[in-house]
Amino acid sequence: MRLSRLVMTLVLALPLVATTASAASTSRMPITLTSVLPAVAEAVPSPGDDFRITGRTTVSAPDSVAGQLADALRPATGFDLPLVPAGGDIDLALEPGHGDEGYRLTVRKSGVDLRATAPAGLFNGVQTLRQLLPAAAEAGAPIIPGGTIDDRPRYAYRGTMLDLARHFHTPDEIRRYIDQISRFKINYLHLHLGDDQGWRIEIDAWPRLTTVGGGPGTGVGGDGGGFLTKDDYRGLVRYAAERFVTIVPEIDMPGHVNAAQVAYPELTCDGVAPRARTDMRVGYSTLCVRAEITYRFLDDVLRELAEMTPGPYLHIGGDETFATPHGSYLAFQRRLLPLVRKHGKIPYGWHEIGQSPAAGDARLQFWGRERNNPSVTSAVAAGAKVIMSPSEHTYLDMKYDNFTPGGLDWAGAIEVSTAYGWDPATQLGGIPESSVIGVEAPLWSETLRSLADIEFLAFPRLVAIAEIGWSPRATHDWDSFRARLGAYGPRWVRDGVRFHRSPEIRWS
Ligand code: NGO
Repeated sequence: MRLSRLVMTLVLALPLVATTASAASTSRMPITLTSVLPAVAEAVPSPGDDFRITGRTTVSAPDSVAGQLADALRPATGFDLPLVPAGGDIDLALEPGHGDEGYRLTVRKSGVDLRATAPAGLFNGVQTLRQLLPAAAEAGAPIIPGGTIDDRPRYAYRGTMLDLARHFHTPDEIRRYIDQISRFKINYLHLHLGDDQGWRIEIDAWPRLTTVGGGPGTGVGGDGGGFLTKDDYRGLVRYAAERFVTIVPEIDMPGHVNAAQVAYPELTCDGVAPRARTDMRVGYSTLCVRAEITYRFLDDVLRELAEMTPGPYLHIGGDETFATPHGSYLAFQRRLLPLVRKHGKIPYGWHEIGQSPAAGDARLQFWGRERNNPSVTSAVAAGAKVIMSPSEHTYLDMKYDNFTPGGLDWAGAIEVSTAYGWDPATQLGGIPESSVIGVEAPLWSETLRSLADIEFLAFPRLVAIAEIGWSPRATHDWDSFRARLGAYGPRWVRDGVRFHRSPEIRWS
């Protein structure tokens, strides 16, 4: 099933090659096996072995997908690209030896072989293959450069985050973002679903969370509002999974909960509803740590979230709890962390949860700017793993420079070179390299409204984070990266992605 959609993705990509007017021919850089973003682990070019797609090119893929593949091949293109049961000119197949997400792509004059151990690997190989084809083809036959690519990720977790709480983003916008991030082998999408301003995910046991907490005017500045129904959420989980992206839902607590308390005043210690807030301040709200109803609420929310989330993680926030005394914070985590595990999920939180002795094997999302964090060090020593989101490199909501419309600046301006210029393995001292399981680029939405706003801040910086997370350290090279990025520009133009034309990059 997943494989079939993957093959459709590939095939849908091919007709573009045959039909769209030329842009690639004017691009400055010829496409080679090392043009790909994120950089591939190993490439051995074989000049003279280029494969030319023609009207006679056939495609094959595992049996289970043959039907869908044939259907997908029939759009009106210049090329038929007929499906054959096996041994097509472009041949996708599963075989052992390439790891969970890796693949081998072999391009010869006589054909193209894509091999992977798992469907996720074939999907990743297809993303590479897409970039080896011209952005838009000449009328003639497009060429795939000859040679072999052996590719696999440096880190298993390569994520980005959307903040639906400060400004709601619709399922259509989120799907469109998933389409774009999966081109760069990003495989986790974290959704920040509750904060002081709004609550954005339907919970059956506590309906006012969304009818009140997700109502009109609950975005920053009194904008918008809205929420995901359970069907919306499940649809997004499916859509993401078809692109090998895992959704990570976050409910931030014990702070960042004003919207939930407006909906349910019993979640405060004095039982009095706070006023609704749509300003951008943080750190003033807290759940009532000593009240039993708090834990009934959390149990319901986590149970319903876990039921509709096939991925391994539930993100429980835990940041900026300035209204929760330290002892209460620890008491709260002692109850909360086991609840996540009870519902079959791995607890994941902002790195502050590492202060809790109950963190165990939790995942800590490090968002700080310090180079050493004692509570992260001790949590890691006790078994926690780290996802790196150092704010001065990965926060996609920071401005590029003083002239950037929108965005924040508290962690400094982040141009593309700053997003690219760090190493997850050494950014934070006091923890072994093996404790870092990946990277994530959060995009907070205080100043964002539209998909255009999202795209402008995410691209191109997210691609820098994707390369930091996917490609081996030895391939990281700013000059190479900026050249490849510049050559990617026409693809975003073709796809209607409103990216930032960073002055650091020479765009094709
Ligand atoms: C911080 C804060 C968020 C803000 C964001 C804005 C974390 C983990 N908590 O990051 O509430 O929205 O900065 O950049």
